Amino acid sequence: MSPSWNNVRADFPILHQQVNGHPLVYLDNGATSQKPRSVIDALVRYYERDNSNVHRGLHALSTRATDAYEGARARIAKFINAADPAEVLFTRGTTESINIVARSWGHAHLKPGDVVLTTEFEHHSNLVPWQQAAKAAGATLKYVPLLGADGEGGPDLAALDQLLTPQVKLFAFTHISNTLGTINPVAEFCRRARAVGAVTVIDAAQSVGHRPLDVQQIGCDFLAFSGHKMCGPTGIGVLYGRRALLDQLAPDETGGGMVVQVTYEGATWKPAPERFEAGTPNVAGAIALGTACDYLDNLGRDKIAAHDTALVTIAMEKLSALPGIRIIGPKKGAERSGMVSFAFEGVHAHDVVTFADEDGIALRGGHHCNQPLMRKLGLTSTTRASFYLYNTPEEIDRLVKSLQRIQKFFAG
Ligand code: C6P
Repeated sequence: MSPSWNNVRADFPILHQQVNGHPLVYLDNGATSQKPRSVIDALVRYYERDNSNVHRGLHALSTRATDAYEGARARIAKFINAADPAEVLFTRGTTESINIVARSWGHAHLKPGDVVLTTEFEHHSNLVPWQQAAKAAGATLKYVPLLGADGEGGPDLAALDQLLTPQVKLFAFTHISNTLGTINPVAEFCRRARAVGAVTVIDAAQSVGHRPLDVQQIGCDFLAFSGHKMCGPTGIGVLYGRRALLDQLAPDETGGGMVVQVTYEGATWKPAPERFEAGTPNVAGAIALGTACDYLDNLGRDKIAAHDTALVTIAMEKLSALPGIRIIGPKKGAERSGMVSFAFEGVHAHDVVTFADEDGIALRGGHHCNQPLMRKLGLTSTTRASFYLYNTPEEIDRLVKSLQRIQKFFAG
């Protein structure tokens, strides 16, 4: 049975407020999601009861904090079906996770003549680190083209086959585009990459909190995500890495907590995950991220995905009926994630967002950290409405009404 989505709203205290005299409609979930009471309570409970450093103390609070921190790691491993909790590294978020692979793996494995492959529709966080890594190694960065004038055709799979030569050492791609809503066939990408011996890195920032995700079934080597986009706190994220690869990898950051022995001459490293978690970690964030996993799985990520699809299908239908709107990304709601980006003829995205805010609606306008993609589509910016489990069809009606008001204003 599907959860009662209106009851779900009661779990999110922040939603029950007025903005500019209107009940808040929060449609900026691609940027960050709101937090349920259980996640907020987990943070408060930790600081009120258990706060201590982990892996260092022998007293009761430190033991409790360590158990909860490692418990969260095991919970998150289960959330993505990692074979071993040691494959789950805590980071600050997707950006840091990808940078760790680009620096550690890139430094150890890339050499002149190698190719790093990515796509034309990556977030800057899954693009700039690879530009840097390729540059440092004298390797080349290549892109799988995006098809369609509005990017509606998704990745060019025929071109992918041609690009995937034995020179490709690593293929990094997003699971879900944060601008187009495109859902990439990630298991298929991994299968094809594996056939030429390339390591795979998946940016799961927009997917892991919205649909079931199984790293073993996908067959990826690395996968990165952020807690704050999946009902968890900011400042905590995950890098999943296959154990065999992590064991061969040197740490990117060094310091306390990740060493076995230190002399004046040098140091030796602990195995993963500690090897990659130098210094005091975000203990409260990790624990509350575990609580966010519980919250999402209690609702069912398959049901959340269906709810996203239902909302985006309604939104696509209603927005398409408005004059002067150019929707980018897949044409059908069923083929995209729960977000819709559009350009409004004659109105800058920042004006759309400002006007919508007057109506109590939170949207995002800009290049969405996808500058090369915007340029490819002949745009400088779009407006994006991104949905999550607490959004309703009535909120889409509020959005449409607001867009009609904006259109009327700018038509003069
Ligand atoms: N996208 C958006 O509004 P961090 O900032 O590290 O938590 O996540 C970076 C990131 C990486 N990949 C994808 C696909 C993303 O969507 C994001 C964050 C936000 O779309 C902020 S730009």
